[in-house]
Amino acid sequence: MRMKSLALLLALAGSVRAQSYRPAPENLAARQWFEDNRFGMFIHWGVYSVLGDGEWVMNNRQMTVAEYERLAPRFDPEQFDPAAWVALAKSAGMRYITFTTKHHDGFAMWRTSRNHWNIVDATPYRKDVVKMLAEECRRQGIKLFLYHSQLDWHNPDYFPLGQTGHASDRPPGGDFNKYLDFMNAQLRELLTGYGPIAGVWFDGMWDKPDADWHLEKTYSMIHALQPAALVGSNHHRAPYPGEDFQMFEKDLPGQHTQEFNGTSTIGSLPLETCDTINGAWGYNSKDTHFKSSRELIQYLVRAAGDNANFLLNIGPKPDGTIQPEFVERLHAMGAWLARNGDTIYGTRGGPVPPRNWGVTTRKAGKVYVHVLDWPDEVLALPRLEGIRGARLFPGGAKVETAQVPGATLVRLPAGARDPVDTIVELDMAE
Ligand code: JFZ
Repeated sequence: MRMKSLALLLALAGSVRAQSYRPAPENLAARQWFEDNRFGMFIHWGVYSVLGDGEWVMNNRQMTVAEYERLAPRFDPEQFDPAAWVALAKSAGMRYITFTTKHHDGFAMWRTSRNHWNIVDATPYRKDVVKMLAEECRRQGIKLFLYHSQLDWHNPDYFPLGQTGHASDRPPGGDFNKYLDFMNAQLRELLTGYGPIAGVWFDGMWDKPDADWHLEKTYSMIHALQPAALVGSNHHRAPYPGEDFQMFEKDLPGQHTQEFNGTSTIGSLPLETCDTINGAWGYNSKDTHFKSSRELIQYLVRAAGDNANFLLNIGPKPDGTIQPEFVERLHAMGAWLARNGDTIYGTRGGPVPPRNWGVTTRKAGKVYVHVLDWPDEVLALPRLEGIRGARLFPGGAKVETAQVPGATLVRLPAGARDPVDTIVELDMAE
């Protein structure tokens, strides 16, 4: 009886603790920084890059662990230049990098002491890529988030298997709690040996959504080691206690063009949406279906209008270089942001909810109307009160507005039309 009530009490205490996550002041400041900066670079890079067929190649080609391990001796990215990668991100106007420290194949891109399945011990390259990148990010003043897969196709204790990784030919059996200890130990290495980490971007919980992941333990360890680190997870569900931002994959928040976003709803945390430049996350040599610079800029603007960050992916080649199609688009985005960044950075979603023609963003005393798909010379907005002035951004040519019952009309000057984004800056009474 006494034992029972003790167990009950402990369980209760556990759940109360989980419910009562209070982000530290540094964490709240980091959330604000995150929302103010809006644009990040996602990087998918690992031994899978060798085959040029995406990061799911082990699963898709039904490779066993033994077969897949043979890729590591071929991964020798001699041309990896972290300074050039970080400079590329900065030239695109990106303010942070989210790097795959471990993807579903379990391969660690840093010197881990937990196994030999890592870049230092298993490849001829032998250098700690996470360390090189972290140092360069610090040098160039860009924040580093760590992508980390909870799903692991390589570790024998990731058992029972979930929805994927069935051809890996591992011995059946294994202790899932032992796997979680391994994962937490690896995360501890990452959060103690690589300087300030802006956040951890978890992925793969969707593989076994109803297993007991002991999230509270992992999340509170991260927050104890680095209180400002933002925790987020790509589980496609409403945020769990201990998470600091909410992410969407290949969809603007709340949209459901992807099957796996079927039930996602928007919570109250900072938002981020991620997407690819072609269709692939990890390097895919055959995928030449590149989005245009215009599409990518418009996606960034739509995300900002939805009050969300945009995390745009590149999949570098196995030799460490980045294909010119990616570089070209990133440079175009950077050039656009150099002119128009004031209407994106430091803003929040604006007073007019996203429309087919475009979106609005806002900051102190300003509303920016982003016309992406120009409907007509006259744009009818739901009525906005307190407009003190209106002009084109940039340039400042005067824009006429008129208040009519139930609407604010904005007349876009003939000749002002910008095929990417025609921006009208409104001065607002505060
Ligand atoms: C995940 C990864 O699987 C993918 O490799 C990439 O890293 C991306 C950013 O995140 O993508 C998913 C996650 C879940 C599903 C599909 C793709 N799902 O639930 O079908």
